[in-house]
Parts: sequence; structure tokens; C-alpha cells
Amino acid sequence: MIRSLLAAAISWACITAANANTLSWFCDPAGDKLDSNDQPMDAGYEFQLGVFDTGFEPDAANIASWLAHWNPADSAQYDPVQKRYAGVYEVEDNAAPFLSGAKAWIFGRRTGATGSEWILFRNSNWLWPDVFEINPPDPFGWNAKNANEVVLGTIYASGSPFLMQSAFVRSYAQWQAAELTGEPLNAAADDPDRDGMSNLLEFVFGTAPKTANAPVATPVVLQSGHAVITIPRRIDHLVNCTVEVSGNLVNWQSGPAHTEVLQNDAAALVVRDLTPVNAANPQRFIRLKATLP
Ligand SMILES: [Ca+2]
Repeated sequence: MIRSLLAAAISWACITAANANTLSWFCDPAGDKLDSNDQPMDAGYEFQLGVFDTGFEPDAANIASWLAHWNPADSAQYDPVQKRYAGVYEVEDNAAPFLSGAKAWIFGRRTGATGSEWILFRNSNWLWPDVFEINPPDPFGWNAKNANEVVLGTIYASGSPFLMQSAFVRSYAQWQAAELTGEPLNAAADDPDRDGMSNLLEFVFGTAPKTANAPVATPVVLQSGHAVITIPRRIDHLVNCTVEVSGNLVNWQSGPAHTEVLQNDAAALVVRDLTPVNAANPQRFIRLKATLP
């Protein structure tokens, strides 16, 4: 009886491995899997295999938009006892955005009341398979230790042991729960400490919304005639920060045709106005526009 069951299991495994459209995605049990506080990942973590909307490239500058553009195909809970996640997914069609050749990602998340842990990674060869493809995308599966594009969090595979570590992020609602408990003036536009900084801006800069503080400095300097603004915003707070420029305080413009992002890391967002101050443009204005996703 046992032998018969074993044979059946082997037979099933062979069929699965031969299927051209089967994605096996997992992480090795060996090595540490930690949250941003160096604590072991727990059962609250969910890992998802999926793709982003066609044309959307996740990067450090657009973290606040990831969830809005994310399309999971398969999910797997993290198992803290086995120290792994593992999923097997059958690709049955190539309906948008799961187009043949689309970049596949692994997006791991743990959502808490006052903050979340996220990790986002892929290998450059992890491309969504064509349902008519003869060969499987990777007969050995998509193993986290082979990730070579890690946009958020850490995958450290070059040394021993393997390390996978998530990063802290926080939505406005989570920040609200942590910082504005019992405060009725808790909407984004409210200013309960009356310091001139709305709750939204306090969230952007990570300042205390119930304690009046001086405005956070966002220095503007001229570099070769171009205005450059430095915004020390919290990169782990999920808010869209757009720098807008204007010549008349009426018409505001943004985007790569009008501004250039010089720096966008944990320290600051630094953006340059592409239009120089000169005789034709005697005055220029630059401002931050913050919106919640
Ligand atoms: Ca305030």
C-alpha cells in the first residue's frame, strides 16, 4: 500500500515537472529570514508571485504606487517552522498583464496595525512564460536565493548563509493608528497641533503630528541657474511625492519633461528644475505635491 502511494506521488511529480506552464517558486529552508528588526519572519508573512501593470516599473521612487499596480497570480504563506514559502502555479493563459515575457516578481508582505514589512525581488530571467512555450521557464524553479534584482528589502546569497530580510513601510492609515490615537483631527488635511503642517505633511516628513514643530527645511539652491530642491521625506512612508515647477505660480508642471530627479534615496528626494532662471524666465518656483495612493 505504501509502495503504491509512493509510486503515485513520483508519477505526479514527473508529470508536473514536464508541464511547460508550471511555475515552481520558493525559498530554501536554509539561512535566515528576518524582518526589519532582525526578528525571524513569522506566519503573518504572505508571498505573492505576480507581475506589475504593463509599463509600470517598480523602483524606490514609486513604492507608494506598487499595490495599485500589482497583479498577484499566486500566493503562499510563509512557514516559520520550515523557514520557507513555496508555491506551484499553472499558467493557463497570457491575458494582460500576464503577457508572455512580462517581468515576474515575488512580493512578500506582512501587514500590521501600525506598519508593514515588504520585500520585492526577482531574477532577470524570471519572465512570464508563454502558454504555448515548449520548454518550462526554469526546470529548477524560481528560488529566492537567485534573486538579482532586489528593489526593497535584502536578499544576500553571495555569502553563507543565505539571508532574506524585509523592510519597514507604513501607510497613512497605519501612521494614523500609531501617531493620532484618540485625536479627532486625524484626516490628512487636519492640523491638530496647529503648527502649519497638515497631518499629510507630518506623515511625509515623519514628524510628530500632535506636537508643534518648526517646518522641516526643504532647501532650494541654484545650480548653474537651475533651481534644485532637497526634500528629506520618509521613503518608507507610502505617499506619492511629486515636485512641480512654475514660472508664474499659476501653471504648474511636473514629470521628466520639466524636472530631473537627481537623488531619491533614504536621505532625501532631490529634484532639479529643467528650466533655468534667465532673461527669458526671470523667475521660477518649485514646490512639493504630496498625495496619498
Ligand atoms: Ca501639524
